[in-house]
Amino acid sequence: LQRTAAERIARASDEEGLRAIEREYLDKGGVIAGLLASIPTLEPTERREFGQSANGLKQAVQAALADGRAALAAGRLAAELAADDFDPTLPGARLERGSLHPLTQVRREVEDLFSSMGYQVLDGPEVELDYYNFQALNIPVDHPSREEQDTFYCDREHTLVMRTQTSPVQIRAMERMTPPFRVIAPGRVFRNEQQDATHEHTFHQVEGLVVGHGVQVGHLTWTLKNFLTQLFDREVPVRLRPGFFPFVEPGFEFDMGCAFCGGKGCRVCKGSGWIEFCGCGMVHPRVLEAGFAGRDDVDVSALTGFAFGFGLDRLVMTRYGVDDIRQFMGGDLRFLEQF
Ligand code: FA5
Repeated sequence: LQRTAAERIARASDEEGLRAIEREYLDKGGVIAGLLASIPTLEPTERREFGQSANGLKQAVQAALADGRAALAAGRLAAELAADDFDPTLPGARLERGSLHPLTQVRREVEDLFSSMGYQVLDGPEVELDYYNFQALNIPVDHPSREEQDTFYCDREHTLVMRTQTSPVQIRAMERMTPPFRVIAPGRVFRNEQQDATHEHTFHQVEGLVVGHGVQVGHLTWTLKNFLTQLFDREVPVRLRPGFFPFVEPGFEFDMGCAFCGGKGCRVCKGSGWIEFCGCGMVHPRVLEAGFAGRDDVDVSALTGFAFGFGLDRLVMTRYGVDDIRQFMGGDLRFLEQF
């Protein structure tokens, strides 16, 4: 039986032929199954040897089929190689490669630059307690940024919000770290806002917080200027204007010289030569108190700090001259493939 099967397999000229032999020998109701089924009719002394040879036959047929298939494949390949129209010098099919989102690319650069200045990179929850997003940041209950048109609330009681800023990570950092420390916290934030070319409901901020002894405004401006100069790879002029944020005192708006016109005035900076870069200031004493509340190891009265928060999307727009923020989350590959 084994020899016949092997000879037939060797003669088979295609996969169809092999399949037919396979069915005949190996399928349910095939030759080998028949042999095995007949075992109970044999003398008990013969059964063992018979069973073993039937199984041996099965394995031999399976091995011969595998060899037959390998031989057919080798034959096909040889035929293809020998054919006139086969050109081994033709380039192969091109693999499409993905790329990192521009926001991801710049976020990583930002993380690297701040890491090189001794900052730790922190993360915080996107669904946040009202306490961290507002209360601990000295944002009173009647502050306009709490109103429903700005904040997405997650429950009726308004204890959970989609964070509207990365500033809550400031409090989370104070709760678990011991000054002096320097941290940044990049992440997604959400505001119930009308969308336009510069406003998204879901966008990205990078928070910065430094707490220690003798931290002053000069450290803040140097840090941001140094950061921007490295990011844009050229000297970036900066200026501070007074600004109000409940969690800093004094608070500032931080502007950078327009990267497109070099300060002469253009479409991007609307003729002013300056672009708003971020909100910042010296951490409000009430915020330090809330953040370090109950910490016997921290003397809050001896500490000062600065904080800043900038929009990553708008930074990427400035860097690459993107004129509509909605491109970032729009999912249009023709836009993304340019980066
Ligand atoms: C804040 O969110 C403060 N938490 C920043 C801060 C941190 C101040 C620490 C002081 C100390 P503001 O609402 O201005 O501030 O937002 C900060 C940045 O987020 C803006 O400069 C802007 O770049 C960006 N931003 C604000 N709203 C939007 C929006 N709808 N779409 C895109 N970017 C936005």
